Amino acid sequence: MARVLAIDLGSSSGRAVRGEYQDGSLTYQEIYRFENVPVQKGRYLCWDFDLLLGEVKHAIEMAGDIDSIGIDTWGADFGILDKKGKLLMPPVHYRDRRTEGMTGKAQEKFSAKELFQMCGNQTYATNSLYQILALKETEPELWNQTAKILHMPDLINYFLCGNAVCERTIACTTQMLEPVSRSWNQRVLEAYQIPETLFAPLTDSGTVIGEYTGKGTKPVKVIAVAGHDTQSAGAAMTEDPDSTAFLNIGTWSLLGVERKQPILTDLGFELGISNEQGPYRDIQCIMNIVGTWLLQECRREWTAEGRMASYNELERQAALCDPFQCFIAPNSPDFAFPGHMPEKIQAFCRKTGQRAPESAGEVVRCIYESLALKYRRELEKLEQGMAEEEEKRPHAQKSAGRIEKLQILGGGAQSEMLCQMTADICRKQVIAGPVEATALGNLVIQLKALGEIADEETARETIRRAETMTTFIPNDEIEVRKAIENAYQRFKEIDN
Ligand code: LFR
Repeated sequence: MARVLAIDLGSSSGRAVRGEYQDGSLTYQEIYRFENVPVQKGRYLCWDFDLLLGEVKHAIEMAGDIDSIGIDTWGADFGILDKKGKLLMPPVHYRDRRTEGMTGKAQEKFSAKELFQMCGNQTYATNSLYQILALKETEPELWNQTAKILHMPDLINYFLCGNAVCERTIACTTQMLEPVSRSWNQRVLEAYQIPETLFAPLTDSGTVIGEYTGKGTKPVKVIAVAGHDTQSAGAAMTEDPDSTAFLNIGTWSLLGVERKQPILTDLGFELGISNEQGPYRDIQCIMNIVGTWLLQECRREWTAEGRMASYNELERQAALCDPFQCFIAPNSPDFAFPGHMPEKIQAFCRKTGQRAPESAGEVVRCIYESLALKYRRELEKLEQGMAEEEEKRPHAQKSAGRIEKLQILGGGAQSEMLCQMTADICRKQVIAGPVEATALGNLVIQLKALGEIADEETARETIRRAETMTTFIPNDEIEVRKAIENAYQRFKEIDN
């Protein structure tokens, strides 16, 4: 029997999930959950790193007899170390405002399109490139002392086992890695004067990198899993990736397809497609959409006002409200930073000439419908980008137009309301689950690294057997379809 521990650091909590694998069957259980709340340290919004490292070690102790551990986190954030391997400052959170204005500065050297052609990513101010440029500008002394830049999963791994690596799925969230050669883009590093030596050796996901010995525990293998949470979740997809797009809904919604090659065309750039390193040396073409962040922030506000409501209760209220009254553009910069989310949503509706939602139910309905409409819009773009790219290449993998289903992974799979709306609005069958996709993907990548699972297909099969998925069929009633098409046209006007 193999026993493995996945630690997934998400936007409000960290979770430790322990898996046991025997005779082809995987069982798993969440054994510990701890807070992961950013803290203001001096000028910056930071990771509470010492506390988190302590929590990770505590989780390992709680897990008891385990063979290995793997860490995944959201993308782009990193810590900087001096030459003795000491953290120079707490790792800064990507929602800190230090990156404001940095994409503009970066574009004095390369346009967003050139960066896309070289590295495959869309320009998001959160990408490590802009965080590094901000760091150089605001903390030149610390920058001069920086000997290593380690992304969050790599940083935790380093403090557990003493070995520093730069795992590729997280490395590509820098916007400095080439998607095909999978190595650093030298022109980008040179232009922004970021020495390659600051990064640890590039390493594929699923590599055993060292051992951790805790208090009273036997040595535990430290495995670089797909450090980027989105890619660990991708490893938990159970449907056929050739005909199914994944939609991983957590704080962010990542809509994408697994492919053999990136989409680097002009159209791909204009459509907003990002090419990321997948968990199994594949490329994931992704549309980055806001997720439950909007709802989380509303709920935080309502709770502070003493109007505490569970997600279930909020959805119940939303279900009682009239459909398609008003929409927001989920990815609008208006919603990027924390605070006052219900007011921001109302203000957005007013400024776009719509009636503003009043009650909590109306706000929630507005968020869900806008998300589902956005999923459709981005799915159409993804299909368009794939079709065009394949047309251009004579021997291309032909997958365009074959997205028959959507698999909703992550916490979003728990919301029947969102899953059904997505099925209806996108006109695709939705397969919902696993809810614990990120942790499950993390676990199977470890099992593969340990030699317990032979390959990717066996990993999928293992998860298929461990999970029950729910299917949502699109509502095809003519009146429903009409209302949706009408809403979609109105949505496209405000979502630009
Ligand atoms: C999801 C995620 C996304 C990334 C965003 C910020 O948790 O990792 O993939 O774009 O967080 O890093």
